[in-house]
Amino acid sequence: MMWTTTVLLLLTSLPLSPAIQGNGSNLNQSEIANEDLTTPQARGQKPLKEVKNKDACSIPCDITAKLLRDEKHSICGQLQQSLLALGRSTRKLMRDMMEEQQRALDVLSSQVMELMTKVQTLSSEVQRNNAEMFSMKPVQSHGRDCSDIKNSLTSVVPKIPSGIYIIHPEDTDSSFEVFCEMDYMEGGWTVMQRRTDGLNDFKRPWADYVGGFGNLAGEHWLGLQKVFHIVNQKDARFQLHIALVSHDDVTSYASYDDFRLDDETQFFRIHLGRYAGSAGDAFRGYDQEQNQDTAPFSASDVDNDGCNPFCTLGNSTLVESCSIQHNHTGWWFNQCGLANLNASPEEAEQNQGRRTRILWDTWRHRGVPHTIKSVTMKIRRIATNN
Ligand SMILES: [Ca+2]
Repeated sequence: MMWTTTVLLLLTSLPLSPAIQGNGSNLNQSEIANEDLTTPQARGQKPLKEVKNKDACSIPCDITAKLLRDEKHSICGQLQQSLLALGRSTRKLMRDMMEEQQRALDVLSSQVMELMTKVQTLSSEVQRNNAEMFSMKPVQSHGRDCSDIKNSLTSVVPKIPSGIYIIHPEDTDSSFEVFCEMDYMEGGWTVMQRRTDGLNDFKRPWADYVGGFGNLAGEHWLGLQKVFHIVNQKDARFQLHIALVSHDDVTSYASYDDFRLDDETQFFRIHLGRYAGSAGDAFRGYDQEQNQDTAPFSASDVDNDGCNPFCTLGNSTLVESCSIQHNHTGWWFNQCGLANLNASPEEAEQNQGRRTRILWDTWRHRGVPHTIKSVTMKIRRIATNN
């Protein structure tokens, strides 16, 4: 705008002759000369003063007019060039601005897309977490155990989720929560023990091992009394499945086709059927002295471990209490033996020569027992003919 105003000012202030002002800028010299001859002044009738002025001009007026006209044409040409250049640069400026704005819009649009993707990811994660939380809430059920729940729900829902269910074993007056594994090996498993990260303390007295402890969705011991209720139901037989994972992620298992416990008056003595699996039968060990089958349960404060008063372990260690020797955990010890799945997935910092790690001595690689990082013990009904 300023430039245009300047141009207009320049144009209006140009020193044009009266002839040019009256007839436009395109008159040539002969036209001016003719016009001059038609006026009274040109016919020699001008006042004296004007004649004197004309005489005082050192350059003839027609030459002055021509010079002025030429100058005006030159300035007009320059102005036209400048206007053209201005137009070009304005268009370029506008194009550049538009391109810049387009680039900024593109950047904004990609940022918006990125944010929308993030929002979608987050919302799907929230939905997934909600679903997981739901499966962690106990599901009301009239099932007697996880196998019973699986059997009764299979015809109703296409996929039964693993999670915490409330069960009510037959012939008992107690209902309680259990974790049901509905995916592993066709499902229907009631988890009775899970040891995975060492976050739960398994150094527990007898009462805790009877009643159960830990977090059902994570590490826990369901409790001897509850397991007793499950496996002693009428007309029901249960198998026991032990799944092991080594610290280098090798998996293995030990399975017993029959599993039951005696009641508390018998210190929940364990009874095991035939063994099958890849981890070896550590419950029975290599000889009768280590055999934990039919052994009563022991804890640090209830001693049924068969060391009376002492046992001598392989490295000549004299042991009075297998539970204390095994980091104050509870198990069906028999002169200690070769199995204790309630020990720790981690080596204790100060173990004082004690056995602190999860023990399943028959699972070996090149003669050396595997280092076990996680274990689950689960039970399932065996299909019976009646
Ligand atoms: Ca003892």
